[in-house]
Amino acid sequence: MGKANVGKSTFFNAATDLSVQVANFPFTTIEPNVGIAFVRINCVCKEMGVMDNPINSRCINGVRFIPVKLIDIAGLVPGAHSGRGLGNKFLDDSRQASVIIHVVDISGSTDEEGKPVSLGFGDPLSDIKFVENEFDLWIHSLILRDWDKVIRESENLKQRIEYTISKRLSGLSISEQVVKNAINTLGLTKKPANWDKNDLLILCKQIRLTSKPIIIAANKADLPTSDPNISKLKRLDRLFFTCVSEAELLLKRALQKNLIYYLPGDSDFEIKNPGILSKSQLEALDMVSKVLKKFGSTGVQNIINHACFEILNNIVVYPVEDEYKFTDKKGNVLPDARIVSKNITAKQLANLIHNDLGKGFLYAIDVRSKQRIGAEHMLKNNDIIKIVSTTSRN
Ligand SMILES: Nc1nc2c(ncn2[C@@H]2O[C@H](COP(=O)(O)OP(=O)(O)OP(=O)(O)O)[C@@H](O)[C@H]2O)c(=O)[nH]1
Ligand SMILES: [Mg+2]
Repeated sequence: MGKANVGKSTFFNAATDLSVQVANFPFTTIEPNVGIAFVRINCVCKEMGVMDNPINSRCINGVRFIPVKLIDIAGLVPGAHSGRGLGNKFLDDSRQASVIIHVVDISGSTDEEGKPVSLGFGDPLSDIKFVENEFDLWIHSLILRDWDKVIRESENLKQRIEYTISKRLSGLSISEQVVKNAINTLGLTKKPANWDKNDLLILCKQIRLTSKPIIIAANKADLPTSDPNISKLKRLDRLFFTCVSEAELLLKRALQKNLIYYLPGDSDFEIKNPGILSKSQLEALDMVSKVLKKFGSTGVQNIINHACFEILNNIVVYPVEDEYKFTDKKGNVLPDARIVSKNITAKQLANLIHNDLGKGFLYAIDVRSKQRIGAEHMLKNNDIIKIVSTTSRN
């Protein structure tokens, strides 16, 4: 998500290998683009001393890339929640997101509407505020619709207020508990019928903070005016990563042309044969080198990993059917690396893999120790697990 022209599509293309239109003017993207990005982890194949052949992911020299869904949302302008710019259709597109990457033009090379301005004239810190405010105002508008009528009915039916609000926001997958916690955190003790618009707006902000966590991608960090803005951002005490999505995109293009060795997220790359590169290709890769030296990476991979593991609290587990060869039935070694929530139990994993496997769950085997584990046993990151079930798929 982000203002127009900040580099959302560049980030998206760099992270997904999928080519969507990129141009230096606002509203290049009108439809949301859904693509597959990858989280990067160290695969357990090295530790287990096996050559794997992944089915649901890719493994390159022991580095595993597991797919996650990424959506590129069209740019926001001030007033978007009330239909300005492209209206709030694109806010609707963010409903299904479990975490939001807020792409910011940290160089200040665009104004609020996303139009190019002299470098440094834009104000990324105020952009962050207005974009988040638009998001909150949009949630607010969903709650406010017919609010008086809704609240009367809710009182007549003696419904809990958190139920009434979470039902209004059901498309956003916001639970009753999240609403209840937000009300408690804010100490909103007044009768809901007496809440005014402002009470509701503050409540929306609180709900958004926990239900749609945001990571800031401080993009265009390569431009010279970015440094002072990054210093200002540090003082805001917000979660952010510096990011040069254009550099990651250049690396991906060079990779597609087989010109370099590079794994997304690496701190360096190697040109295979400098002699065959054109002057402009060498210059572009030189820019990328400078970025990697300065920031340690392009930032794109860090952001995707942080979203998946730190914010969403996930781990990776490897289900197998043969606990000695680490294979599935077809002999694929470590076929699946599955992203699951941190406190998943063995039985829940069985259910995720296949309903029947869960129904007939007998026990699981921790493949490293070969020990049996029970249904309620909580799995750890990198566990390799065999599920034994009466209804194992044969
Ligand atoms: N210097 C620099 N330029 C970048 C970077 N990322 C994107 N850009 C440039 O910023 C401009 C806008 O990029 P897009 O990816 O189209 O931006 P967007 O946010 O998708 O724009 P809309 O779809 O119009 O909202 C293009 O000229 C990109 O080349 C970066 O990391 N560094
Ligand atoms: Mg775009």
